[in-house]
Amino acid sequence: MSAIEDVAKPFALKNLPPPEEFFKRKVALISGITGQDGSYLTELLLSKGYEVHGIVRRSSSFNTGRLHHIYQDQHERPNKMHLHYGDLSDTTNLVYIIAQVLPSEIYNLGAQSHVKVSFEMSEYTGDVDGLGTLRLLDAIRTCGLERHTRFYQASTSELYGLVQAVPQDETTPFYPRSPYGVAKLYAFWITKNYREAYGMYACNGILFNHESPRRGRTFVTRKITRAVADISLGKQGCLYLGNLDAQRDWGHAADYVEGMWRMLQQPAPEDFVLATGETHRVREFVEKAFAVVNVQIRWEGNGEQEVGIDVQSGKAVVRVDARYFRPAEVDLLLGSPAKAERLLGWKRKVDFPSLVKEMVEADLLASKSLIEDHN
Ligand code: NDP
Ligand code: GDR
Repeated sequence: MSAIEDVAKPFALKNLPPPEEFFKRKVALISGITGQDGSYLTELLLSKGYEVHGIVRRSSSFNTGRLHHIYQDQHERPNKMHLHYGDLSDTTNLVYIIAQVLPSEIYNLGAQSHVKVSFEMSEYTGDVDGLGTLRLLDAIRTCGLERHTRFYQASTSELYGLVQAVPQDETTPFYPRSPYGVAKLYAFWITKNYREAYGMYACNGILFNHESPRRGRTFVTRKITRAVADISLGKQGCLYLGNLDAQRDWGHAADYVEGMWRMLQQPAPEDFVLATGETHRVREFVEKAFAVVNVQIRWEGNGEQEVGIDVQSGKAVVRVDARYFRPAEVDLLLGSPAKAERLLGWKRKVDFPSLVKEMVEADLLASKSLIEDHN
């Protein structure tokens, strides 16, 4: 009796060109294309001549808003973006898309990406963010593309969690502090494991927080800049926030997608940190954002009673609301981008004050045009 094989043999797609030729085709597949990073990465790859395929979740409401400008262009000047319905929880669908698209590069950006929500939807977050990564990697193997398709995994500074050392770099131990962080830890290791086990070109980008005017509205930076715009236009009275003392290393998403692409262009796969090397407290983001609309903030009280007062009007424009605190917090993130700077030639271009200003100005414009629409 023959021994049972311990690793299932994938079926190989026929007549594939050798890996070097296959890579030159420049066909990218992005999970999470409708998200903040997905939209910037799509623009970048199209500008480099890629054919870009994206996985979009079926939703009863419109979820392709961040890609709208690319669609519109498509009517005037057809481009090379193609969307496919799919989900990281659906293995058959992933295999089907990969077999159809034959991507030379896959960027796994799809995730339930909100840390606070992951405490409420822990199993779902584990399934999509953790096992979803495994499903994609296995789908590549199932199609026999493990020597052909390069794979980028959206790993995160949330892996560092409870502070072990700063600045955090590729050698700093992980200690995740949320179901999101734990799910991403699985994804980090399975990516590394498939690289070592099957010789796949698979990289982890350990990215620190990156923001933009396209940032989801429930993440703290965008929540602040939208509120600053609305408060300054008299549309909102007060901004309610959680932990004002958390420290984050905030960069611009457009800079970070450039780093993702660079990671997949190297001779050999490696993991890289992308960060700015600076950290700022949430309260500092608040102060800088209000300063863009010429409002100076004075803080009064402390803990859950803390209030941010508009110095000129004397009104409370920021209040702490305990419901935004997390069961376990990541207090301090500060990354070292030294390896990426040295080996990828990557450097962030947008600094902290410019990031805050760009986000507030974009929200002011959006909020004003909404007023005009309603008038
Ligand atoms: P977003 O939340 O803006 O986008 C997440 C994307 O994932 C959306 O396109 C979303 O679709 C999609 N998605 C969610 N669930 C599923 C699913 N079950 N199947 C397929 N797709 C799904 O995140 P960002 O663009 O900010 O981040 C991109 C990736 O990078 C994420 O994996 C995130 O965890 C990670 N990351 C982000 C950092 C940051 O600071 N932005 C830092 C480090 C890592 P839909 O639009 O339908 O919701
Ligand atoms: P984070 O981003 O958890 O770092 O994850 P988020 O903007 O949600 O929180 C940053 C810090 O701000 C504190 N905070 C608040 N956060 C939110 N969302 N809402 C509030 O009202 C609020 N008040 C204070 C938080 O406690 C936290 O300390 C992001 C996501 O993009 C992840 O997907 C990614 O992996 C990491 O960044 C790196």
